[in-house]
Amino acid sequence: MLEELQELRKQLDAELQAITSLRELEDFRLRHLVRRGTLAQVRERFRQLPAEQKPVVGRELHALEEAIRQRYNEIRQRLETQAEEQLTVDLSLPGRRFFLGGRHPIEQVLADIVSIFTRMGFCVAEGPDIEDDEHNFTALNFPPEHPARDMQDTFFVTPDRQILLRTHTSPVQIRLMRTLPPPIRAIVPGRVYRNEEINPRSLAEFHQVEGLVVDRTTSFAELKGTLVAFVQQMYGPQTAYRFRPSFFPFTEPSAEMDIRCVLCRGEGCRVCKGSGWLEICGCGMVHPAVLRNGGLDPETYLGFAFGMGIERIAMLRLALDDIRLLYLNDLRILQQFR
Ligand code: 2NM
Repeated sequence: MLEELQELRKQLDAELQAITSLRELEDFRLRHLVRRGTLAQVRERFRQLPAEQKPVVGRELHALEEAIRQRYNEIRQRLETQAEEQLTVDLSLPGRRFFLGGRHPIEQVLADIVSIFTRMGFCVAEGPDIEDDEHNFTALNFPPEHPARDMQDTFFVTPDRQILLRTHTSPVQIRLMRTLPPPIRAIVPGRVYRNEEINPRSLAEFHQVEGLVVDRTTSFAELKGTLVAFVQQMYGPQTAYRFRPSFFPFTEPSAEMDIRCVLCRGEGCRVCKGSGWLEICGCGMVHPAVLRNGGLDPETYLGFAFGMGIERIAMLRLALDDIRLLYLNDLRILQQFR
């Protein structure tokens, strides 16, 4: 048995010598060092030796076990240290790029609009997306047979058409007039809904900012001055503009404000359809009937209001020719903002 132990020691030494990884080392442990492993089996046979052989063989066996376990532990420590070193940072590698999120163009444009108007003394008001006919149409002087009430334009929530998704943010202005004593100076941003075909120029769900001023003395001149100040801050102090007469049920007189095309500077292009002008804002003096519906005496108070589409402004900034590009969530488009 002594010879056998010497053979075994040579064999295990050779195996340990060849080990280069923690995996191989673990294989070694599972073969030789566990219960029922090689060393345990040798020990079992040692137990069955005649008593007179045990002292000599026992000394040898003990020495073998000690030596193997010690080498095993040394190799294990060396390999573990190596593995740790391999895990540490390699400073010669190129840095990993960190992508920072950003605000959506619609939010950025809205933040600019809010900033310009709050510095002119306006506050910001919001209201519900789901409205009733009274706030969205009747109080705003839409006649019962007005085309905007048609199935084609409005998403109705109830079959009796009394509850609906607001088609503009103007119902919030009615709420303001009914709750706040004048003077009122507010802008109302928000999502609006229209049952329209989705195409490069229009969506069924989009964003508006409307504005309302009600005071004892206000005028169309003040309306123009307010919007000109807005346009000059939004598009630059040299921006050319014009007002054209228009029609809205809730304002009289009504107008449309155009600015010189920001893309072709008036030469005529695809975006301004060759006219050199861009419609950016509808406006007018609040109709006396609307003031009355808002609980205000039109003999005492005057008001002006305006409204604009946020998507349209974002499109002009990015020179996009298709409104749907804003809602693709395509970083190649969104990252061009700012
Ligand atoms: C527009 C254009 C013109 C408007 C009118 C009112 C209210 F409630 F005072 F009557 N709110 N918003 C208005 C007027 C909106 O959007 C193109």
